[in-house]
Amino acid sequence: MASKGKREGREKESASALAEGVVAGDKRSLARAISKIERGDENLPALFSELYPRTGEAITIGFTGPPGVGKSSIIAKLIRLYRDEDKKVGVVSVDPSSPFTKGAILGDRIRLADHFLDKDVFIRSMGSRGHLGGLAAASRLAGMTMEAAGFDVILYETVGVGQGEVEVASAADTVVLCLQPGAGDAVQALKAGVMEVADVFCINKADHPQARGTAAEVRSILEIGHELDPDAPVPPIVLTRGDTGEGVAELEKAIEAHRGHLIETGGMERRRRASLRDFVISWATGRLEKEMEERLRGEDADVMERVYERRLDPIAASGKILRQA
Ligand SMILES: Nc1nc2c(ncn2[C@@H]2O[C@H](COP(=O)(O)OP(=O)(O)OP(=O)(O)O)[C@@H](O)[C@H]2O)c(=O)[nH]1
Ligand SMILES: [Mg+2]
Repeated sequence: MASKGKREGREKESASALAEGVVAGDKRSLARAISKIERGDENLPALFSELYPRTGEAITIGFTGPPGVGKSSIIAKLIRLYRDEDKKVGVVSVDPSSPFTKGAILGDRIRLADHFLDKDVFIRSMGSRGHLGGLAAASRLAGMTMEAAGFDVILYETVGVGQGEVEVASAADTVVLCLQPGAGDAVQALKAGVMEVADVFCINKADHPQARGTAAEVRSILEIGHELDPDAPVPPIVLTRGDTGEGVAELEKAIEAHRGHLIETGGMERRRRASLRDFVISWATGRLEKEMEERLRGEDADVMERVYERRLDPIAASGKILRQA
């Protein structure tokens, strides 16, 4: 008992030491803390009890959109604008659709290479392997760790336009949906429900001849939505160029205006509360799922055998592993 207590004491202490390093803005501590998130380290609860009170001040922005539309390029240009304002910027990039993020990571590395030597920029890619509470929760924790480390702006980049991406991006204060001309991406995004969560639309590759046409297409889709719900604000559409940075200052302004509107109307408080609530539910669900798996592998191993043999129905079996019957 005594040795267990002692060991726990040491673990707590090391979580505290790590939290201290993070809060002091030490990048190695920050990197180690995020690795703990990825591994689902047992010290995570102790670490976050210290880090969480230091979060909540940062500007958070989620970027989502199909592969290759230019999200990383735009982010690289935005980082420059924020750095000009002397803001420290953290980036969490996530590819929920693939367990192998090497391609995306490499792309990001090249696109964001300008900022590697800047000590006030921190970029981290996250893979999608088995995180407790899901990838959205893990990327959120990574962003929070950056907040605790003193980063003023946290940018989340997620590749794709599906439910997973929506979940990651919508944890942010402002969601930017990036599309490129042609390709029918707008319709795809509409179907996936991403249009509804986007606060700002960015049509990138404005040098493309179809850029204005795509912007018009998105506008008409948004106007239909507005007719259905006249109280909902029509999100701005900004044309950008990720390669030259054209339009990115307008994008920053549109993001800022959205933020201002949220603060003024009390929407910020509502949004943040809803997203924290979702976070708690998904984390708890993750824990519960893990526990149920463990029970089925361990003390409740016979439960599934009875289900396979048609001696116990699946609903009754779920009650058993939940200890309700
Ligand atoms: N012509 C043109 N090319 C661009 C523009 N912006 C970005 N690109 C190019 O588009 C390609 C993809 O850019 P990325 O920034 O990696 O796109 P992404 O959306 O982050 O890609 P994934 O993360 O892989 O989904 C790169 O070759 C960029 O140089 C633009 O405005 N015009
Ligand atoms: Mg990218």
